[in-house]
Amino acid sequence: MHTALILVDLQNDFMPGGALAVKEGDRVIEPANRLAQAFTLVVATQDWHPADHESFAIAHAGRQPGEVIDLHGLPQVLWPVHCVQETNGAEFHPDLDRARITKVIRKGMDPRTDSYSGFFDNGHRRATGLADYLREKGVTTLYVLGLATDYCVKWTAIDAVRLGFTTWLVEDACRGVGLQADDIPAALVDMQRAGVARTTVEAVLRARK
Ligand code: VGL
Ligand code: ZN
Repeated sequence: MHTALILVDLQNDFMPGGALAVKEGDRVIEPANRLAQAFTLVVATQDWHPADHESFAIAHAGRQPGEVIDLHGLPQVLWPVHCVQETNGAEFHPDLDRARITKVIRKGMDPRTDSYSGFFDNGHRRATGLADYLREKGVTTLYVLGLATDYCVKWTAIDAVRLGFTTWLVEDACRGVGLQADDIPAALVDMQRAGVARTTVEAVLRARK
């Protein structure tokens, strides 16, 4: 059984003070680093948008962040400008142990389509290369953590199950956006229904000693 750790979007713009701040987002960095020590394959996804990305509210006259529009046939939550390519906001948190990362998967580069999942864009039209990378390495089991529980973590974990990976959510090493009060618990239910198993940082570390 080959396993990999997937670190979802541990980038400055999702940290407190960032453009799309996730509450307590920085609290997952230390557990991510501890877990990364226990895996030989560590993949980090990176939200990597062009400045004119159409998920940004400013690309739509009169629209505000948090509103939902139809974007080329898909429902799209509009976001503040975040994770623009080559900006500090798109960089990984400075305390993240970059040396442990074996592969970086960038997503969200097509200005017309958002990409919450680390595997596909939201229209499931284009693959990012993550599944090919994992299969090439013989990986069958994934541990997923990061930001945000109700968007990129959720869709990465659900796509992983659909692709046939045994998928564990490291629940206490995730934080969510929570635009609506129950978005985070609802995301956990959605993942569970899709077949994502749940675990904790300590349980994973204990099992992999
Ligand atoms: C994310 C909203 C927009 C995420 C990325 O990483 O969960 N959320 N872009
Ligand atoms: Zn984004």
